[in-house]
Amino acid sequence: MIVDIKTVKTAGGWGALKSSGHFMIKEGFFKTFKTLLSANQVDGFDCPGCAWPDPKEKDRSMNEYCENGVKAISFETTDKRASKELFSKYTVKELNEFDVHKITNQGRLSEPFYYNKITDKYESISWEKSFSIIGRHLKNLNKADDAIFYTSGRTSNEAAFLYQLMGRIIGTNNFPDCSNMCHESSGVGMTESIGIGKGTVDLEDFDKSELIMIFGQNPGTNHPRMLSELKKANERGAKVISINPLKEAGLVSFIHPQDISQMITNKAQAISTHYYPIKMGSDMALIQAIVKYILENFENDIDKDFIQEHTFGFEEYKNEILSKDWDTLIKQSSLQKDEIIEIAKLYMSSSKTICCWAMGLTQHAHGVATIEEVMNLLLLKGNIGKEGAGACPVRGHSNVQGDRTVGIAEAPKEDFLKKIDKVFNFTSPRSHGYDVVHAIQAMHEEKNKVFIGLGGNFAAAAPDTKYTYEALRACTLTVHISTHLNKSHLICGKEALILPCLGRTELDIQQSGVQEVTVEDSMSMVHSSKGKNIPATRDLKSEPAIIAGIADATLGNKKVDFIDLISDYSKIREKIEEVLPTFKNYNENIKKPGGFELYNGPKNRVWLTPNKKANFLINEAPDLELKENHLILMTIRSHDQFNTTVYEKDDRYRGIKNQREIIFLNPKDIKKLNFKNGDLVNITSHYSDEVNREVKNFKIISYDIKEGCAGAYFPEATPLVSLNHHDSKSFTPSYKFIDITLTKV
Ligand SMILES: Nc1nc2c(c(=O)[nH]1)N[C@H]1C(S)=C(S)[C@@H](COP(=O)(O)OP(=O)(O)OC[C@H]3O[C@@H](n4cnc5c(=O)[nH]c(N)nc54)[C@H](O)[C@@H]3O)O[C@H]1N2
Ligand SMILES: Nc1nc2c(c(=O)[nH]1)N[C@H]1C(S)=C(S)[C@@H](COP(=O)(O)OP(=O)(O)OC[C@H]3O[C@@H](n4cnc5c(=O)[nH]c(N)nc54)[C@H](O)[C@@H]3O)O[C@H]1N2
Ligand SMILES: [Mo]
Repeated sequence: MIVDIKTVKTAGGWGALKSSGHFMIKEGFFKTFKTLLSANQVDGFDCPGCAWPDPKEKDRSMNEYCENGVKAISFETTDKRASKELFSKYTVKELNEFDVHKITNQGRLSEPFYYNKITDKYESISWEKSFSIIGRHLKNLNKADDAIFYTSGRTSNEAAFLYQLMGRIIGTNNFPDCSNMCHESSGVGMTESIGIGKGTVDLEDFDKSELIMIFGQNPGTNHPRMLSELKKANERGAKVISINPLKEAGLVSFIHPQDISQMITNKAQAISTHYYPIKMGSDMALIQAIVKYILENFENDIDKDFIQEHTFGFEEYKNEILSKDWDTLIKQSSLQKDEIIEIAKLYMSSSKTICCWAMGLTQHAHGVATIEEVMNLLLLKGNIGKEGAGACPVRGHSNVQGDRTVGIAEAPKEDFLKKIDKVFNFTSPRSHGYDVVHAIQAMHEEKNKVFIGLGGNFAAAAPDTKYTYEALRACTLTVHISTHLNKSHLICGKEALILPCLGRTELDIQQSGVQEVTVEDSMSMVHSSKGKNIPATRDLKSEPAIIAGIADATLGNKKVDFIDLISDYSKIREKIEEVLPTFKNYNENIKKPGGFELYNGPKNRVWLTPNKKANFLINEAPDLELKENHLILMTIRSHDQFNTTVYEKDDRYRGIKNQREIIFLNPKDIKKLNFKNGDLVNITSHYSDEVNREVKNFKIISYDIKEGCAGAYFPEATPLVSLNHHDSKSFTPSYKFIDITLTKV
């Protein structure tokens, strides 16, 4: 369907400028403004917003940040403090009654806090005592696997490397991380297909591609800097297709807030040329239908040389797709046959195609299978390892990819463990650890675990809220290394600690002087990040220093001298380089403007799979039929939140003001179910386990969303997600496919 940009709100523009200005004023204008000037600059810090890459140095403007980057930065540089006054005023029970917005907007955590069970209040505690409490627990574990080390993807390479080293010396591979809930399906699917779980495109490819297909992603909100690339592509005459159940403003039109002429004329620029409203979960069947049409009509135009030379399994895949029945595929795809044909023709008329995707594809019970289908589509025309073409899983957290690269993995590769053992002279554990789903199950069933969170907000990010809370409360100790107060701090184990850390924008001074850390973006570029601001309080420590403190209190310096390693972070990087040769000349390379690129085989058509080929993979599209009067619900982000942090209760691009407990429904469904726009409903989800999962008093909002589909914000709607409904290979929870019914309040 060709897009008409007059039909929706425009992304960016004066609204974006007003909103970021408002947020900067709220949190402290001058400090934020000064800080912004070094966001994503060569000698500055990496914007903590998202993992979208930075342009080459020559192409960088003074302002390499977006509206939501401004919010992420203001949030960190805020003058507000979550200090001992807050904790002496409220019990944890009272803090738990605050809504998400109020909990997450208390400002920066000011010092370490320890939970006093008797008064139900957090109290100040010294760093030394904090480390010794954690050390006592970690030294007295019944078995090493009773310790669980969670990581969120803002953590630097240096901190992540030390963290996994400490965990492995303790003797466990229990490293669940936010990626398990995010792009894990991309990692698993792409590894099976081409041997690496990372994207195969660079920013320059966006300048050359003829077609960009965007599946299940809302870049206007979540990766706004990507809109500039899409806008340029559109101007060049490239086609941009978006496939999404909800017509997202940022996918349709955009005014660049840093483009003066566009701002003055207020002239919106189209982003997508074509939009296809799909039902949640139907992308896999849609791709199969597209491929079937191609094989039936344009088989001679597929890239036979590439298939012959580089791939395995094509004939079998072809026969499988050709044997599928059109009526079933059309029904499963949820689009019309002429729409499928239109996409197939667009794909065939492009010689360079990029497929982008995010959570709309990965957070499904068939997430891995869907990613493998995207890869099949790309392979059909040799769209990998070719200029202007490739796979682009658009990552979330700014260093989620880097954390994985340096060893945050519950199922580490043998090669990696061997190197760790050799460099540090110990034997690391071989049995696989827990991912997020299994960590929750283990905490719940076995109890008495020690949970440490390096960033993030596990309680609010994980599925099945009630069960997850019970799991955390069953721990003997919960520890959170955080910048801001969040729900996880309020769901305490028998003992609980909050350890406040420096943010990206802040000066990190260790024994040898000012330190820099490093991160890896969505396109495998590693670069340094150096904060300049005076830290929010004197009592903060850097993430590496906190890990070293815990390691020292637990292990002493018998195997590794963690305290020495953090005296100068270049020593940590030397160790990373010794373990991972891809970081050759690490300390030298990060001095280069823009950093350096990690080797990525498939970009060069070197396939890292066991058979050294790119594999066509066969999967069966699931039956997604629901019962009469049931709807599919997806849990999504508003424009004014960052994951579990709610900056404001608005969702500007979707026209929502000051409310979050809402459910977007198609007007036809509202009518069919006998509701009215604005009605309050209770939402119940349905799984075979028959546990009662319900959220109450959500307001119906009539919206341009595909019939049969509904949308609500996370974390408010997360209690509806079952822990047991996840992909069977990636274990990513099915946050985007929840079978629900509504009842009027
Ligand atoms: N400002 C801001 N930036 C962020 C974040 C944030 O919260 N705020 N979070 C960061 C993180 S960690 C991540 S992972 C990314 C997330 O970035 P996104 O994946 O863009 O985030 P979601 O809000 O989950 O949006 C999913 C999109 O997929 C669509 N969708 C849902 N289900 C389906 C489906 O089955 N098929 C198709 N085709 N579409 C579907 C939804 O309508 C929505 O547009 O953003 C990162 N950047
Ligand atoms: N229902 C539902 N649930 C989801 C999703 C969904 O789409 N639907 N999306 C999933 C996805 S994609 C992801 S990635 C996860 C996110 O899961 P997490 O990464 O666990 O959650 P965040 O909300 O990003 O974490 C926010 C907290 O991180 C801390 N923080 C911020 N900056 C720093 C820092 O620099 N250092 C440290 N140490 N701490 C810091 C702050 O205290 C803040 O409260 O949520 C998942 N959960
Ligand atoms: Mo994410």
